[in-house]
This record gives sequence, C-alpha cells and structure tokens, in this order.
Amino acid sequence: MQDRAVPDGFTPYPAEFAERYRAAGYWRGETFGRMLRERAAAHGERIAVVDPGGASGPPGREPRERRWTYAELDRRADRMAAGLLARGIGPGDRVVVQLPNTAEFFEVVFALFRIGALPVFALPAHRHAEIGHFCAFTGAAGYIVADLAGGYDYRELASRVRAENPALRLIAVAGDDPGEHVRLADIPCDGPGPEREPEPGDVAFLQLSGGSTGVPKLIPRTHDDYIYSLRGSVELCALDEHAVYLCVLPAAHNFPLSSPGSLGTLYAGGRVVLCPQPGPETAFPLIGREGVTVTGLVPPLALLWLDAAERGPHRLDTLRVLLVGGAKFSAEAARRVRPVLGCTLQQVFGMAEGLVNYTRLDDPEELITTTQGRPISPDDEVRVVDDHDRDLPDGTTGHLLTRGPYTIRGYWNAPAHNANSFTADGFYRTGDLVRRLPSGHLVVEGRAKDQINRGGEKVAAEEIENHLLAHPAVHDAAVVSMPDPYLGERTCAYVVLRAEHREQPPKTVELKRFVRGRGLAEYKVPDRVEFVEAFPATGIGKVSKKDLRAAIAAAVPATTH
Ligand code: OOB
Repeated sequence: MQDRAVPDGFTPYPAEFAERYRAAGYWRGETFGRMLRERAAAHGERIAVVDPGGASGPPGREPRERRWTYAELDRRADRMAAGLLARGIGPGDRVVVQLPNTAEFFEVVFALFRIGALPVFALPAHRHAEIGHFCAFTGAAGYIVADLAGGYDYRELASRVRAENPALRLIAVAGDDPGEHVRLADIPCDGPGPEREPEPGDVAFLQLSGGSTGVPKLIPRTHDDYIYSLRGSVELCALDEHAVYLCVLPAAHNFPLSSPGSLGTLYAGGRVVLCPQPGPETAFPLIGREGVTVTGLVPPLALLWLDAAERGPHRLDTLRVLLVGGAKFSAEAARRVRPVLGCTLQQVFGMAEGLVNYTRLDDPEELITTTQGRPISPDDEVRVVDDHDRDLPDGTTGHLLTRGPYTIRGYWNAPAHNANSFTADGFYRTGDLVRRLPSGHLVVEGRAKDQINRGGEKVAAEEIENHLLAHPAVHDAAVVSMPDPYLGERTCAYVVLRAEHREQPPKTVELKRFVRGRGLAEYKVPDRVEFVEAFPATGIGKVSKKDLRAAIAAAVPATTH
C-alpha cells in the first residue's frame, strides 16, 4: 500500500494553470466519491443504474435484472469499499477492472474512487498480453473480472495473471467461482471506510491510450479534471435528471464513460441503462422499454442501427440524441440519422488523453453532418501546425496539438514517451490531422500516428509488428490500414519472410493463429496478411507505410469487403 494517493509517475498541471482552471470555475473541488453521496442525498429513490442481465454468466443462464436507486448504489459502494479495504486494497493501489456492461462495474468503480485506489480500465476484449502488461506495469494490487462473458472464461486468465504477478493481492470474480478466487459478492461488509477521502487533485483512475507504441500507455485522470469534462458534456448534450442513457459500448471506454456517458448521466442525476449486447436486436427493445433518451455509438454500429431502423417499425421515439464518435463518421451516413432515427446527431471527437469536441445540438445540419465538433471548454487550446510545429491558418490541414483543463500533461510513468508526445510547453500531440473552420469546428482529415482505427477500436501498428516478429519465419513486418466500408479501416500486415522460409511460406491463417495465440485481443489480429520480398522505402530508407497503404487500397477497393 502506498502512503500517497497520487502515485509517482503523474505529471501534475503546472501551478499557474491549476490556479487558472480553479479561478475559472472549471475545477470545483469535487470528487467522484462525494458526487455519488450528494446525488444519493438529493434524489436517493430515483433509479441510477438498470442492468437487464445477460452480459455475463454461462450461456442459457436466466438474465437477472437489477435496478439500483442512487441510495442503493451509494450504500453498495460504501460496503464494497469497506470490504476491499479489509482485503488489503488501499489508497494509491492500482486495481485492474475488466468487467462487461454489468451493474457491478459501478459498484466496484465507485468503491475504488472512495478508497482512493485507482481503477485501471481494461476492456472485456483484452487478453493475457494486455492484462499481463497492465498488472505488471502498474504493480496492480487487485484484478476484478467477470466469470464468463461473451463465451470467454476470465477466471482462467485471472489464474494465469495471478501466477505471474506476485504483487496481486486480490482477484475477485463477479459471478460464480469454484473456489480459486474470491467472489465479488462475498467482499462487501459493514467495516470501517477509508481513513481519509481522496483530494480533488488526486489521480482518480488510469485510462488506456489507443496507442501507437509497442505497449499501451496509461492515462492518469484526476477527479477535478474529469468531473469538469463531465459537467461540460452534460451541458452540451443537455442532460438532466430525466436523461436515460443507454450504455452500448464497453462501459470502461472513455467515450461511453464520460462523453457524456454513464458518469455524465449520474452527474446529471439521470438513469444509466446497460446494454448487454450492442446490436439493434438487443438495443431497440431496451430503448422502447426503458424510454432511452440518449446513447453513444461508434460509426460501424451506427450504420447497423440505421439499416435496422429502416427495415422495421421500432419504438425509438424517446431517443433525442445519438452521439457518434471514436472514428470518422461519413457525411452520407450522418445525414441519415435525423430522418431514419428521428433524433439529433451529435458528433464527438474525443480522446482518453483529454480533449473532447462536440457538434452543438443547435448547430446547422451542415455542421452537424460534416464536422467533428468543437472543444468543450473555452480554455481548450487547440493548435493546428505543420511538421515543424508552426501554426497553420484555418482551413489548412495540419497536426492537432492541444492543452487545457482536462487534457493530461503526461502519460503515467513514461518519461521517454512523454518527451515525444508533448511539446515543451505541455501541448499534447494527438497524432490526428485536422482542419479548423472559422467557427472553431474541427474536421478530422487523417492521422499521422502509426495506428489503425478499426471502427473505433485502436490498433497500434508497432504492437502487432512485435508479435509478428516473434514468429520464426518472419524477418520483418509492417502493419498498415486498408479501407473498409463497414469498419472504416481494417488491418493489413505486410510480412517479409526469412530466406529459409520463402520456399514454403507459412499460411496466412497460421500467422493469424500465431498472433492470437500470443494472447492478444481479437480485434488486433491482422485482418489480412501480404507476403512481400522487401518493403518500399522512403527517401531516407525507412519503411514507406504510405506506399504500403496505397498498394493495399488499390488491391482491395473499399467496396469489395
Ligand atoms: C475515443 O478515444 P480513444 O482514446 O479511444 O481514441 C482517440 C482517437 C483520436 O485521437 C482520433 O484519432 C480518434 O480516436 N477519434 C476520431 C473521432 N473520435 C475519436 N477520429 C475521427 N472522428 C471522430 N469523431 O475514441 C473517444 C473518446 C471520447 C469521446 C469519443 C471518442
């Protein structure tokens, strides 16, 4: 257990900025623990979380619906906090949380917030390679998982991770466990709570970066900065205590968590309905039954919903706002939202590192459908620069740099990366290529970072290349995006084989199986593998990914998928 709630490796906001953000009223000294306490005091009998069941457990298990009021969530968070403390989880400890869209997610996360322990927000899709890294890199004291979800048994993963990480003091399983781990349901107790409350400037949790490096970097967010982004989002998305937010994407991801997401909805005193599966066959009946008013989707899901809504009569009339973000939403698809779903589209271009842009609800339809919005805060500083960090005029595409009241000043414990990812004066290099309109709206034009955006799921090329390089037949590997009409992009791995393997090259499926076998999230397994004798080179002899992208785009026109 650490003495200090702010762990080493956090780059604080410089004092003059912190003062300015406080003076401007952005940072109001709120914490998540107190926020829930206050909502429970103000409207304890209102429903906070609806979990229809069905997101976890063995196939065929009868879904068990849960509806928790604010008072109940508050009480559960206290009892869970007391139980976790009793089992040795203390202030400053890191706890990897990997739960599907279930009510326990909120019980656990608010308990950790109250203790001042830091949830590390893993996604259900992560496997051994990712979870092992999060545990080792953060020196995690706990790991909290579901029993079974999406046909995968997380308890086996937990056993393996425990064997490799002696620092893990607690593995807790939401659901059934035959005895190796602790059942989450057995943890809550009426023991004492934390001795001291976390401070608003403390790190509240570690979020994951989409990443462009060998391993994902971790993003420390404070209570103050994150709650400001929630308050701003709640205002721009016009949420109040009558809001009913359907959480469709994995709850731990920054978009459904905070834009305005489930935490924004709880901040507003509204109701969060958890969607166990993202498809329209599950989501549409829930929207009708629960009177959902707002939800957020990545573009491929939005397309799926639009097609389904066009096909049949559905009760979607309560839906007021559909947020779409995580990847570029095409203008053609964007124009279909209002006529087909009968609600306002709000594009959101955000990043777990901070900056979030929204189109405004009363923007003209043209801005709503063709831009990715403008920043939440008047104090979000946005620069669009050329390759030498020189500012470009509006209308010219360049690199997006940003600094502001809810954008981090550094990744967690990553000084070498920080030197590359931030300017000397603290601007975050987003790796996105954007064009700014005179209204301040941004249009995302592309990406300079070495990443593939697979329908909102980010794949760092280097990470996959490293796994491919571990194969005995692979001499070199370069992973690039290829166009796809549904996901926007998919991954293509170009591979140069070792000379002795060229006669009998491994099959594509074999390489995919190999990567999968290294314990990677399924969305990172290359969609396509191309064998080449050598890579095209740039003028200075580096692999020209631009040429590789052009080659695969020509070979696989977007429409053939
Ligand atoms: C969201 O967060 P991350 O951290 O998974 O990914 C951030 C990156 C951005 O840098 C950009 O490359 C891309 O995702 N992105 C978009 C986009 N929204 C995100 N690219 C084009 N158009 C958009 N609308 O993805 C995220 C976090 C909070 C809210 C929404 C999305």
